[in-house]
Amino acid sequence: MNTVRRVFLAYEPSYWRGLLCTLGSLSRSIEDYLVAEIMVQPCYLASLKRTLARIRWITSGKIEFNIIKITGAALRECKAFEYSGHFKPEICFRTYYFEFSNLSGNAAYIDIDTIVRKSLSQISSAIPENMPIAARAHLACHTSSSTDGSGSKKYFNSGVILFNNESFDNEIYERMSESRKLMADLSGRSVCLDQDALNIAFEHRWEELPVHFNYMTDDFQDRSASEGIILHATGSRKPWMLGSGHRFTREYIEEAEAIGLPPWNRYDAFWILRRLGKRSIQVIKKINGY
Ligand SMILES: [Mn+2]
Repeated sequence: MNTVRRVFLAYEPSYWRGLLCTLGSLSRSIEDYLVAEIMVQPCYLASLKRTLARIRWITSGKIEFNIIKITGAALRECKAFEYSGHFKPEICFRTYYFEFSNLSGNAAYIDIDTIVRKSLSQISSAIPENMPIAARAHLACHTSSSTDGSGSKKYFNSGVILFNNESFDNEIYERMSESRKLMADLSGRSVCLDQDALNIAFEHRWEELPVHFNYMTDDFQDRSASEGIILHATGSRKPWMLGSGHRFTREYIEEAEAIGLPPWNRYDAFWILRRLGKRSIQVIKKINGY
């Protein structure tokens, strides 16, 4: 099985620290050559470029950034869905990746609230051989199990997905397009919209990824997070939010330091205000019957 040379991610400006930590940590353990394909809305392109320019990429020459601008039509589709909690249209971008990229060979999708502590070639050892994707089995989030029809069926977390695109390219393309249709049906009923849709579209067609390849916030609370290979800060509170008391804060600070993010840039001090603002808008909308 060939080593994965491509990872794809979706950029959202409020997660800029997360993107730097995900890509920074990946680039620190780079062995060979890596193409990071970043999907972005055209209006956030300048913000993405500013973010990438914030740190010095010590392994430049080994990592290539390929920015994929989401088309207007795709963006309109993503924006038409109803999102709950902290979710934004960017979570759907990955379902378009196989339309927009000229991918040949295998790829990995990684959320930008992760820290990757092993090289990509070590991670590619988990590329599934007989299934199109590998993902970490996890409990269906909140109400998803009742809304997505999966009931007690096996469910995966979609924060880290490895794609065997070499053997299953047509199937992946088809199932991704199926997941976009499903999102339209699930919109307004499902909490983890894209994740629910991916779970239905890839039902019985995924292999289990070992826990440490997607080590989530609530995993083995009594053990050290150092056993995680990819740490995934699940939930709406992220380690870079000041005072969030996140379980991975220490690992985040270590990573921020290692990639050279200055101390005054490491924390988001205004997340509570933004969240309160968003919540009051939701309440006002509700009162006014929107
Ligand atoms: Mn995530």
